[in-house]
Amino acid sequence: MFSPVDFVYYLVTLREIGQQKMMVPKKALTVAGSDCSGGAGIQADLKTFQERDVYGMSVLTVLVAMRPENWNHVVWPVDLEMIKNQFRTILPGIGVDAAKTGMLPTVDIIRAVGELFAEAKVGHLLIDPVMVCKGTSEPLFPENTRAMIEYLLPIAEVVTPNTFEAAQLAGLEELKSEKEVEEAARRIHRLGCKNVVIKVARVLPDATADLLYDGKTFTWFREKRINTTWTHGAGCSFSACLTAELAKGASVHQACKTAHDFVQAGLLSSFALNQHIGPIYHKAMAKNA
Ligand code: PXL
Repeated sequence: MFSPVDFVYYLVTLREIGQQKMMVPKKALTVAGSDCSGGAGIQADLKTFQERDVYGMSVLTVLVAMRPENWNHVVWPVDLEMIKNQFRTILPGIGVDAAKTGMLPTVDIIRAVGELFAEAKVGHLLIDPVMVCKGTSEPLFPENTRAMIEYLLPIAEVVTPNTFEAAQLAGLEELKSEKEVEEAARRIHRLGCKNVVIKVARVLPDATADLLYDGKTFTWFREKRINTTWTHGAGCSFSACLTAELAKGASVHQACKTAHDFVQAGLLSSFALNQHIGPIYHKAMAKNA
């Protein structure tokens, strides 16, 4: 029969179940490509989501492989219908607190992703307008810039280009000074996104920085540049961390600061995978805490 001890145990168990329910993590989605070397793309996004304690989900848009002798990239877009199927599994099938995009390899895929997000009405949507990979200096898919401007920027809460991507979106030549970076941010903001965050790796002497522009104020997050060539995945991880923080309810400003610190910690512990490539260390911030 039911003893008083059983009854207390029963109450404690009920309380624990309640507490567990309260600990259900926030959910984030990345719509991006696979970097089989593990440092960038969907792999970086999911590692970052895990580090920032959000439940990560993915829509895979393209597979990227690298030739071992020269690290030239080989890209294989995923079939558009399968992208739509993955998307519908998560939206409307599950639901998310925030979402980001990464590498989108064709105009058709960009258009479809834009339309799916516009229908799904996600609370927080970050667009990372991936155009280049480390080791490549030309856009992988030059025709995609216009499509991103048309289908993705107008529905973005945050867009996170690096300086190369910012120049392409803003219709400017290479950005060489703080003032030019700010001008690019102004122009990109006019394309319809609410917040522009430009990842400024190399423009400032001795510093790396991220510039947030919300249409009114420029906020620079600066740091002394870490002297390493192993920076693979820094951009994807920054954007993924920002997305994770938005999912948990941070403001764009707070989320940028955390993302900046997360990447900085990751860069301080970055390491070589081979002679071509070295990623940031995603666990670094947690280990330093
Ligand atoms: O870092 C840009 C990037 C994004 N997404 C994928 C990549 C890369 C660079 O290698 O492979 C899938």
